[in-house]
Amino acid sequence: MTDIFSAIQRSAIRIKDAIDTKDIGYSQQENSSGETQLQLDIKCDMIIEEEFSNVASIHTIASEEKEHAVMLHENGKYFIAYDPLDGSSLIDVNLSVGSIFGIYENAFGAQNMVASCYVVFGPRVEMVFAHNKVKMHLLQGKDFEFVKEIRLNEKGKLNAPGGTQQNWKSYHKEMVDSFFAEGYRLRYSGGMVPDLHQILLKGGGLFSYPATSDKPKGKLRRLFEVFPFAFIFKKAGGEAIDGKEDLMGLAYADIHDTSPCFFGSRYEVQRVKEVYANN
Ligand code: AFP
Repeated sequence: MTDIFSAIQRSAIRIKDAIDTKDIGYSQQENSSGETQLQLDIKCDMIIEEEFSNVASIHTIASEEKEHAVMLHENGKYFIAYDPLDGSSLIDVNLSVGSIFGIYENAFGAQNMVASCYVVFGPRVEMVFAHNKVKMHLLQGKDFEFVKEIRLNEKGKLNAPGGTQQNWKSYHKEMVDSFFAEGYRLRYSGGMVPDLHQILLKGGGLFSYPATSDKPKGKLRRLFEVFPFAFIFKKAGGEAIDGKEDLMGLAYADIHDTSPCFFGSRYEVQRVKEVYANN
């Protein structure tokens, strides 16, 4: 596992340099979700594939920016699904973005996940790696230094409601408003990595990206985005559901499958369960 941890660190340092370039324009290519790729999306994808191709324990990789998975080492045992630069549409407005990694053993699938990791590219570069515990590291020069273990409280103060509100179900809107009525503060940047990082570091709250009339299966991808954060929130003492079911109990058919998702501390996720159970 340490060889994968090191490869992610090397990738993060190179991605940080790539982000600091002038060329943040769009390419002529689309990813398998029909999104026009930034030059930067393609560059970050190449950086990660290069670093992982030197790690013999990695059998197969799958990128959000690629249609199909790629086998790297036949004798490897780890399968890694990653989003090279999540929130890349925020780069041109200079908001924080991130990379997300799900590390699976012997095959892709929530039940095979053994570790997960994300890197936040913001005013500082921080990496959170979850294996047995959830640990945060800060980039200092060319090294990531351990900072602290992350644990969620029972209840938080932050509310990050994703999705286009006009396409929300009425009971979902009522639920989101019920937290604001309780004094929760709105914290939503449109970047899943900084939004969830804030809830983890501030001890709790709720991030939601529900099924909506325009995205009935949600927007966020199971293997690349949803399962990695579900693993981290649960290891940190929180919960992660699709409205009803534990996200880590979900299967996937296509590597680009999406799911509605709710990540948070226990108090908030319990309310989601109650509201969605009645609808
Ligand atoms: P991009 O990678 O296209 O910027 O999308 C970011 C993202 O995947 C995730 O980081 C956000 O939480 C979510 O989509 C934002 O979606 P909405 O713009 O529909 O709220």
